Amino acid sequence: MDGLPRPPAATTPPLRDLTRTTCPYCGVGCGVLAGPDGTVVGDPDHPANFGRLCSKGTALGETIALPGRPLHPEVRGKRASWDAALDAVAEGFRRTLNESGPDSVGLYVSGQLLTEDYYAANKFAKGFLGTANIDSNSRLCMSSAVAAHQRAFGEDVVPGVYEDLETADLLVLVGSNLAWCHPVLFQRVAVAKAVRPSMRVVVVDPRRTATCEGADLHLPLRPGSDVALFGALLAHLHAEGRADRAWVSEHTRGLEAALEAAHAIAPHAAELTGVDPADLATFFRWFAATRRTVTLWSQGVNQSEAATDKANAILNCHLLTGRIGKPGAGPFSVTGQPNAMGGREVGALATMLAGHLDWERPGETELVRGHWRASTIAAGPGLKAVELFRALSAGRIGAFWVMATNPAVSMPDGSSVRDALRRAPFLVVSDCMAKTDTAEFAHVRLPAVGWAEKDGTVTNSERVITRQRAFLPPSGEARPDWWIVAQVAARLGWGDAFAWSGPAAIFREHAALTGLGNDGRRAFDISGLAGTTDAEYAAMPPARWPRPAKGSTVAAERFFAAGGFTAARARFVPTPWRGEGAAAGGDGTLTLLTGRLRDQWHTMTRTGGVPRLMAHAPEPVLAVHPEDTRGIADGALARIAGPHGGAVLRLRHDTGQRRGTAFAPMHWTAQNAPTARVNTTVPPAVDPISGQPALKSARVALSAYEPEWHGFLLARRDLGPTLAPYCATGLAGHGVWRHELAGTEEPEQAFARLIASVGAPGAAWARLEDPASGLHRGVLLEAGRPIAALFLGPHHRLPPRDWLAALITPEADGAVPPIVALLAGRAADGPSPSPTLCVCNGVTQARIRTAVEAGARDVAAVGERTRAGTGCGSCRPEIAALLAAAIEQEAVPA
Ligand SMILES: Nc1nc2c(c(=O)[nH]1)N[C@H]1C(S)=C(S)[C@@H](COP(=O)(O)OP(=O)(O)OC[C@H]3O[C@@H](n4cnc5c(=O)[nH]c(N)nc54)[C@H](O)[C@@H]3O)O[C@H]1N2
Ligand SMILES: Nc1nc2c(c(=O)[nH]1)N[C@H]1C(S)=C(S)[C@@H](COP(=O)(O)OP(=O)(O)OC[C@H]3O[C@@H](n4cnc5c(=O)[nH]c(N)nc54)[C@H](O)[C@@H]3O)O[C@H]1N2
Ligand code: SF4
Ligand SMILES: [Mo]
Repeated sequence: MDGLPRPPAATTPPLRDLTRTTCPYCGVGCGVLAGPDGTVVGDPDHPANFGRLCSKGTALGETIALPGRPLHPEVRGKRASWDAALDAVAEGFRRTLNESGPDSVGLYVSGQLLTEDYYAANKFAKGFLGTANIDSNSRLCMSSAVAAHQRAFGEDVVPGVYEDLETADLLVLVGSNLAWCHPVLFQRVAVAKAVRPSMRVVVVDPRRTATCEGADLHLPLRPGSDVALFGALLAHLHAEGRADRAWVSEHTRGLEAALEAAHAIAPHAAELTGVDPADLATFFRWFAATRRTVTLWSQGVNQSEAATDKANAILNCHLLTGRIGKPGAGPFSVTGQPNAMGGREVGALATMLAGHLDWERPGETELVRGHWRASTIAAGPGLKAVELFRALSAGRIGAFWVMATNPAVSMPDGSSVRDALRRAPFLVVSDCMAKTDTAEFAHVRLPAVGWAEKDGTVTNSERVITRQRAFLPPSGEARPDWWIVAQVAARLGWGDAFAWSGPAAIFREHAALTGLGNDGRRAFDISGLAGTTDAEYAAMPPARWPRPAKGSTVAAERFFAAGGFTAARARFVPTPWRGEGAAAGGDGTLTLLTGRLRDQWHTMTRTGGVPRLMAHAPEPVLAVHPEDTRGIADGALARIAGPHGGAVLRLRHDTGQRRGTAFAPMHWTAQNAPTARVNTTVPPAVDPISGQPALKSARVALSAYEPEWHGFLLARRDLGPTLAPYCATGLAGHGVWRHELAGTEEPEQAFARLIASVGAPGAAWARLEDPASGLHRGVLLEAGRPIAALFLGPHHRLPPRDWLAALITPEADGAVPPIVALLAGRAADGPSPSPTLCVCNGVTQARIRTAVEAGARDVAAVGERTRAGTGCGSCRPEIAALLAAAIEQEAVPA
């Protein structure tokens, strides 16, 4: 037994009664077997996960009956019939089109739409509204990778497959926290490395993340300096004679110019990247010596001002060595959202046409127009996300439709984006959750079907198209996104072109488009699936593209090993050093590296409703190196301020954070922690080529946030995020909400006010108050059981919340501790509460430490003693980190 997590055993109901579908979160695209009772297990036959699921996937069953689903359309805040709502949308767009022309309307869509929805929206905008002002949140996510692929290959193609990550001898992870963001892929890598320890993993990330656990080398480079790292690597590879000369001369162009830029960088690599020269040399040596090398990258590359150059600098190294599209060797841009890849296929970015066809190539625009049976078509690229919101803000967009994304939270320059949404003349929002920061501003709200109710396809990072299948009826009057688009199109007079009988019909139309004028010229070709019947679509197994209609029956598994680039020859792009992030820290500011947490999905509309997913990180936290904390204590509140706005979060001292940087999660919203929306501090700077925002390089000033009082309130309902100037709310268990608070009024006043906000008839507060020291505590008792607790004090150090929360949940049925214990916030004798690390089995950090003290020496042994890490396995890197820290502690003589 290698102690590695196993796919869950088949449980009731039998697997055959479950529906085969796909996880709606990350771009790994795990196959899922799901049932209407909330059963969710990994699909043992799916090529992405072979039965595994991560913490978020495992908890999917708990999201299908979440409260807060929109059950009917709304027009100007009032319930409306579908007819009335669709009429209103059509009228809003028609009026604007008539008054101001096609470029005065816009759509902002999402990689969380199914391919069919995405196709419908893109066709509607570009072909019928006649505008390319349709951009996707993928602009914030993948557009730099798209641009880099297009520059290098002539087409946006990820050449490799997941298996390459397992068979590589060297895996370089650049700006990717794979352990938390693509956990099942990370587990596949961990298993491969356990089986074949000679395999090496290098992590390139300014901070030490969970992904670094088990890695052979971590390069904590200066944020933004990846261009220097890979430029210097290119020069090194060339100098060491690692160029695949024959391949390069036959299949590429532009090497000389790229080398010239690389040579200018090389002597300064250590200084520019801030990486220890010995580590740099080790990395270069390993890379040079290892034929089977995969370089995987994600947002640390894509979301920066030199993003496209960073990605091309990586691609250059693979082109030089001919390590591309071969088993265990290639560049690998991993996608974020479940259907980021599908969006690229249907061209739902303002800068793309559908089906990898291109405005730039003669005749292709006309091919698309003809296929769509459209009388018009956008003649060229439209506004990219940041430009689109600027146009909205400037009043140049009169009708705007947001689908399956929450830009009020996720766009940079958050305050301006909110203002633009608030002032939009006509705003339509389609979402599967009712209350989002963006929906708040909508004139028309349209209820979309959610994961369990959706039917269509998604494409994952390795080009595998998988069906998402409905296994529940729509909630309330919710409708599929493609249907909503088609209905509006029909009302605008374009019904014929949108008269699909269902997603299978859309899929056929989309698949056929990819074969138009193709003849092997474009890699993306699934015209072989254009004849898929409804029955075949219903049963469609996962299929990797390409799937051409003609020619070879065996579709290529990987691309470009033998050349065959879409642009005939691949291009080396010179990536000179432009001084990214050079001044960071010089002015006393910190570089804010925003990103993700293990158990939350973006703006938390679904994962935030699952108590066990909230347990891992219940409050918005800012991680800062202890020497950069300006004397602010660990656990105190801190303010960060950028030129465009500020935020308040709880400070955590973290030695894994690179000096001069801070990390904050992107997840919190006005619904749950209004002051912790980090995008208020992030300026709208973009990569000049892709237009992707630089979401990881805001400069922020750190200062203490010093309220009059700190406190928390636990209650059986969500009392909202505005109880105090600092307020962060979230589930602390089933039926119990936690509100972390801090305020500026007198503590007595705050205590009285907050007590009044909770009140329950027939319940009474037991109190402990010492105004002299600013201490105010109360526990609300009903029939002898605590149903709420309010603790206020002058200091941020307050009793842990979990013990009280476990007593307050409506599910609690054990003995109630004495009131003195309740008011002390802890059992007199019990163990002191500790944060949950393994959410599958509810194992706390303290229990894991106890197991280590009792002799557990590796993750498997911890698992045997505590069950930690034996569920989905997503917490295993953190267990490894705890183990290492505990063992190190033991080694220190007392
Ligand atoms: N749990 C969870 N998983 C997710 C998501 C989620 O919301 N939650 N979202 C999905 C989506 S849409 C996406 S796009 C992916 C994102 O997946 P990732 O890109 O892996 O995640 P991030 O946390 O955004 O950023 C990755 C890392 O980039 C590092 N970084 C910052 N600046 C630099 C730099 O200049 N150079 C380098 N080399 N690194 C840098 C950060 O420190 C961070 O650790 O995750 C997907 N998976
Ligand atoms: N500072 C900072 N900002 C970032 C990032 C970062 O790293 N740092 N990352 C960026 C990246 S990579 C991304 S991908 C974005 C993500 O940012 P968003 O896309 O804004 O975040 P989500 O919370 O995923 O929003 C999806 C919305 O769609 C709804 N939804 C889900 N499924 C459906 C459906 O089928 N139909 C409809 N109509 N609605 C649905 C959900 O309820 C939710 O409200 O954030 C970006 N913003
Ligand atoms: S790794 Fe997790 S979030 Fe990503 S698809 Fe698989 S189960 Fe879903
Ligand atoms: Mo993303």
